[in-house]
Amino acid sequence: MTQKRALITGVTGQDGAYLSQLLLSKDYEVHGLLRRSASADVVNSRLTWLGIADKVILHDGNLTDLSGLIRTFEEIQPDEIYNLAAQSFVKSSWQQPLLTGAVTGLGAGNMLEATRIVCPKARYYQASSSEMYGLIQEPVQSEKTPFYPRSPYAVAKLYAHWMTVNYRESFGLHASSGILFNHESPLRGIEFVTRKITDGVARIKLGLRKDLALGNLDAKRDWGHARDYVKAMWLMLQQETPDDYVVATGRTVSVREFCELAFGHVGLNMEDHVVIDPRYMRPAEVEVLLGDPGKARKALGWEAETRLEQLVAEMVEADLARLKQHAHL
Ligand code: NDP
Ligand code: GDR
Repeated sequence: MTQKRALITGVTGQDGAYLSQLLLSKDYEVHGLLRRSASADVVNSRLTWLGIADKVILHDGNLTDLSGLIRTFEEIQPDEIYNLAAQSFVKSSWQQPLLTGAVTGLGAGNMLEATRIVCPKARYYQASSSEMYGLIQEPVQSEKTPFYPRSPYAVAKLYAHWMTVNYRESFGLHASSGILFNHESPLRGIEFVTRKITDGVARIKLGLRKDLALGNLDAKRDWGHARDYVKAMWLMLQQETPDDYVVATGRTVSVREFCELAFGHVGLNMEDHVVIDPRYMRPAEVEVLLGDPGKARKALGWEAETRLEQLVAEMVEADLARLKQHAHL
């Protein structure tokens, strides 16, 4: 059997790193799109953390540059394409709504166009999001729940999602969309609330800091582990027919409860350290998300393997270790 070739956009992000690791373990040739940065030495720090930086073949490129994407697709001729790249921080999307639209929305359109033009037989994955449910229309969200986006990010993701569905229906592309609920890990970006909390807890425990400033503690999320969720992405592309799937744990907890678990892990009390700062509130909030992963379980045989308590412990321990290694940080 010939070795399969995968192209991952967003390869330097959290999911790109775990997906690269998974595909390498399945003997794929893994290619990644790398947007040019002045900090080239740290840009692949997640791949380095996982010990796979030298195994992923990186190509210069940007989601907003269609001609560059076409040339890269022609060079690689991928069997599977995973579009994970995005301006993915919801809060920033109010500051940079048009950039978010250009990358997270139209960028996905560019990816679908490049696929249609260069390699229409390739299998395509779009990283859709539970943020598309926003102001929820049903207490538990499934593939059938109507969307109601609450941020420029979510609006851009809806465009990308429907373009994926449309290219499947219009051109017969094997294009699937994973509606993934929040997933975290030690490789989560520091601006997202879970990692901000586990990093803050580690700093407070080590005496580097006293307080942790947060926004809305009442928001509830269905949090899973990124390592589990990238398996669902791969499984979607192994199906004979493309489709859309919700990927979630089926359990929702508040930011406050997440804090309690993280502080509790190191024997601290969150009430002594958490302060509320209005700067971290959003113009429009997604109050609660809770996914129904029933279809993914039945059709893909996928299930979340990591409990929230394990996830929190792994993240806090990783941040403690990181800080002990680099005490100046
Ligand atoms: P990250 O923010 O960690 O990674 C985003 C990636 O996109 C980075 O590699 C980034 O590159 C890259 N990128 C940003 N802009 C461009 C651009 N213009 N051209 C090329 N690459 C670009 O996200 P995650 O790994 O957490 O998420 C992966 C995808 O899944 C995203 O699309 C996200 O919106 C979506 N998603 C995530 C969920 C989650 O809970 N994590 C849940 C549902 C959906 P650089 O390193 O240079 O910044
Ligand atoms: P989210 O993740 O917006 O769900 O998007 P984030 O961790 O940023 O926020 C989760 C909830 O926590 C509340 N919150 C805070 N958030 C941050 N970042 N910082 C704070 O200090 C803070 N205090 C409270 C937020 O208001 C929010 O309700 C993530 C991203 O990965 C998206 O790309 C992805 O699509 C969705 O998850 C599913």
